[in-house]
Amino acid sequence: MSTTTAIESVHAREVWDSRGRPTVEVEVTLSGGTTGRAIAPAGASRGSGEAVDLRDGGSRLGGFGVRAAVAHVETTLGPALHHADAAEQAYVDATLVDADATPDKSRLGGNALVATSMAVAHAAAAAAGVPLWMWLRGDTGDVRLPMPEVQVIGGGAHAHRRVDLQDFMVVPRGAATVAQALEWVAECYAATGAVLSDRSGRVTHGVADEGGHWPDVGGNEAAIEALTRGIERAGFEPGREVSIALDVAASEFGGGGRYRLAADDVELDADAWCERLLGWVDTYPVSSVEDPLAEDDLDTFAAFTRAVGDRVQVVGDDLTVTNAARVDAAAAAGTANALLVKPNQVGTLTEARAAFDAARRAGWETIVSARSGETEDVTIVHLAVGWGGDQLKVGSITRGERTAKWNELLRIEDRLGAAATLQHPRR
Ligand code: 2PG
Ligand code: MG
Repeated sequence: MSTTTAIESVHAREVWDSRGRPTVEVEVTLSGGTTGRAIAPAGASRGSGEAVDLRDGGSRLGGFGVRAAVAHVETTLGPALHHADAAEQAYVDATLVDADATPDKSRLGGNALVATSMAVAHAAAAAAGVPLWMWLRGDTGDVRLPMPEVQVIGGGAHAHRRVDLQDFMVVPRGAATVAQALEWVAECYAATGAVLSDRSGRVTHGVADEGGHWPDVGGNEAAIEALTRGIERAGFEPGREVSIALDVAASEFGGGGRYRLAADDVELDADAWCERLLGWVDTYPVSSVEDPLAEDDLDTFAAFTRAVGDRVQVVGDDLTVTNAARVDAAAAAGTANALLVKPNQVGTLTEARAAFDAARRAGWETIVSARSGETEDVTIVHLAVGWGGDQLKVGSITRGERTAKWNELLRIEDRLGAAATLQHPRR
């Protein structure tokens, strides 16, 4: 071990996220004096197989306090890591997993673990004197930058279920650079806002949890249609230059073979819901659909992928929860063809990387993703670039916790110049 990368101290505190809730921040100091800091994100729509986001309960802050998780970092994880080599992420993460010793990180908290795991990575990169993405990547040569997948309208659990589908995103697939991609997205965001205003008669709209327009529309299909018109109004050819990515987050309104679409005032069985969704995919320029079916509806999920998987990216999120074993199982069954990668779903960077690698082995696309509850922390961008993820999903092009991430991606591209290439989606 280098004498400068031994973990000297691990300190945690409660800080705030974008929804006004507390979350865990961890600061790691190494023997050489460098520090690394990271903040745990939190999701509103969670898969049942996710690592536990440990909350205090009780009356303080609606039960969302994280004092216990903070204390676990200070009294258990910190001492377990004392003098470990921060440059050995796999060893560090195995130590965290052993210290928790539950399959779902429920003893010490997935939030405590993920913030610690990420903070150690930051400290190691700082000790090496390189940006985190470069540290994670290791070698040199051309860098693949992830294609942005950006929310324009937010629904589902992120907009008080104003519509049932959760994310209505754009993929600026025709853009040549991140800078151009985000410029196109901003044009689409503004134009879609204008379309929504024309339709509702209201000049301004609410902002959903991840910064997208509040869906001021009559139903789920109307939101997809408004986004399509927004893309056109911004001057782009829908499908070719800018396509649509949907996160249905179907476990939020479906399960047990029934799908209850409150915004459309209809309840459908799995086949009827699948047909309706396939119809939308055919009618609109949709190139990606995340969690089209509920996580307990594996057969219909696979049927959906069989029907459109050759031309549409079908993404597992709640389905796969960044778990390598689940990715292997889903790949064997043909349930999806792409993976959403969220480190806090599993608890440590090493485990998240294992899920990422499982997706790669299966020939799946990878989409590295933030959560609905976020902060100024930009670790996720460095993971996407360092691991060579195909796409990056961090919400909309508004709100500081979102723009912090897009702007970090812009900085990385600017710094790399011609050494960076923007990845273009296969489907
Ligand atoms: C998702 C994420 C991000 P949440 O479902 O993909 O949009 O939402 O963090 O609420 O799970
Ligand atoms: Mg999702």
